[in-house]
Formats: sequence, structure tokens, C-alpha cells
Amino acid sequence: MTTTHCRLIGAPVDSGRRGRGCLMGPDAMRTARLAEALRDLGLSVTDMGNISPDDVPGGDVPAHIHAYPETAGWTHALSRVARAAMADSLPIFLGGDHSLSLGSVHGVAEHAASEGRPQFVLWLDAHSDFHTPDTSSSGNMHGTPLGYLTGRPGFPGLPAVTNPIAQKNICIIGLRSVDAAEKEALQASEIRRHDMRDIDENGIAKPLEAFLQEVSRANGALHVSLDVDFLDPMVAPAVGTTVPGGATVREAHLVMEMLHDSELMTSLDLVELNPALDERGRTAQLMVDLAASALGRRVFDRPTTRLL
Ligand code: 5AB
Ligand code: MN
Ligand code: MN
Ligand code: MN
Repeated sequence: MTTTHCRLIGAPVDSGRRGRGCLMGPDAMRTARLAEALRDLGLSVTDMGNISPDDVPGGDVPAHIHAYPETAGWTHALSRVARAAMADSLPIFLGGDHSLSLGSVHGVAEHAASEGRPQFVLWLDAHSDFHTPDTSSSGNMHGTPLGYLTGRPGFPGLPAVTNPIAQKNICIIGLRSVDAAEKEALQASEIRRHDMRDIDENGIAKPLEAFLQEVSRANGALHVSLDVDFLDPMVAPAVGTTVPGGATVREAHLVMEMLHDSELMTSLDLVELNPALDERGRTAQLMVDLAASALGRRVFDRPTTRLL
């Protein structure tokens, strides 16, 4: 078996929402010893440091959209870095707010297309992030990545979406705050979606297992995007957009452990961490521990529960 090579790519994106603080996310996860935790699992890890946004003009979007040119600059830079990193590693994008994924997922999808593989996306989030600049009432771009990546119109000046993610290849888990405009678009789409009630009634393993089976069957690449607010704010307070009733620590770890067992994950975002809102670094530590679970940390070895 070849050793997985992880590249940590810091992207202190703070333009996707009006409140500030996500720019400190990458260093908070470094301080919580992310690289060391992964090396302890026997992985080879390169910390690429932090990247910077390109200088681009942006584009003509509604006036209430916040800091669009800066977010466009991040998207160009992240897409390029993501695509390059996919050639020889499993990139882990350290955010930064969730507008980071406009670029990270754009880039990994280009790489997958170059290999003739379908790209799949697991979106762990309280929100569906399926807006476009035209439907967003907040004007915050961190609520738009899935809109952009599936090819919805209205994102001038961002890299062209030549390889949109197929709706049926996206699975959102953790939903409990969806705006009316998003809900309508989601219900008309083939995006797989599991709200918290669904998790309460059926558990988190079953829907995830069904999705992973699809990825495996299609020999797909799998990008995982973990928004801090997937977790309940009682256990993960360091986030601007708290919504009560989120995933427990164990539900989140189980998702990560199943991802590791599946051997399907090819790239990962850790986003929306706002260290200014944290309590003694506990949310940063939880994000690091979840990443470690996704990359193989476990209490006991067991015969691979390859549910697939
Ligand atoms: B996050 C909201 N739908 O558009 C909007 O945290 C929230 O990346 C978006 O999931 C939350 O502003 C974006 C109200
Ligand atoms: Mn590859
Ligand atoms: Mn999000
Ligand atoms: Mn969210």
C-alpha cells in the first residue's frame, strides 16, 4: 500500500461573509497540531503554508453582494492550487469561510475530469449553500458554493464551470437552516439531502453508506466539505452561523471513520472555523480530531468494515 501524501493548504478566506475572523482558521488548526496528528497516523504531510488571492476585477453582481472581487480572486487561486495538488496528494484546505469551496471544489473537479472520473461531493453543513448572487438575500458568498459548482448562472468573473458537479453526485448531510429560495431550487434538483430529522430517525450511517456505494460504483473522486456548523454549537462554538440541533461529536466522528474505511475520499475542506469565537481552542481541536478520524485514527483496529 502506498503512503497517502497530504498537503495542507491554508486559505485564510474572510470575504465570504460580513463578520470577520475565519482568516485565523488555518493557524488555529496548525496550533491544534493537525500536521502532527496526521504524521502520527503514518502519513506523509506537507504544509504548503497559506496561499493568497489573485488580483481580479470580479464582475457585475447585485450591489448587496459583499466583497465579490476578493472572493473571485480567492476562487481563481484556489482552483489552480487545488488542481495542481490533486496530481500527487490528498489536499486538505484549511479555511477560511465556506466561499473557499468555490475554488477548491472547482479545481478538484477539473482534475477528476482530466482523469475521466466523475466528481462526487459530500457537504456536511447546517445550510445548503445553494444560492446564487441573484437569490442570496444576505449577500454573503459563503452561502453560494453549491450553486456555483453545479453550474447555476450568475457568477461573473469566476472561473468558468466547464465540469459542473452532477446534482445526483452531491450529498448534503446535517441540514437545519435552508432559505426559501434555496429550498425551492433544491427540491427541483437531484441533490441528495438529509436534514437533522432524517438523521434523528434513521441515524447518520445509512444515508452515508448509500452515498458511498454510489461513489464506489462509479469509481468517482470524492471531495468532503466540512463546515463547522454541521456540528452542534454546544460542542463547536467557534462559528458565526450557529444553528442549534446539529450533529453530535460521535455522529461526526462516525462519518469520518466511515469515510476512512471506504478509502474513497480524495480531498477535504475544513471551513468556517472562527477562532475569535472559540473557547480555549476546543472547536479547532475537534476539527483536527475529525480530520484525523477521516485519515485513519481509530481506537481499535478491526477488520475493515467495508460496508460497500
Ligand atoms: B455557510 C444563509 N443561507 O445565504 C445565507 O455557513 C446562510 O457556509 C449561509 O453554510 C450560511 O446567508 C453559509 C442565511
Ligand atoms: Mn488523481
Ligand atoms: Mn457552509
Ligand atoms: Mn453552514
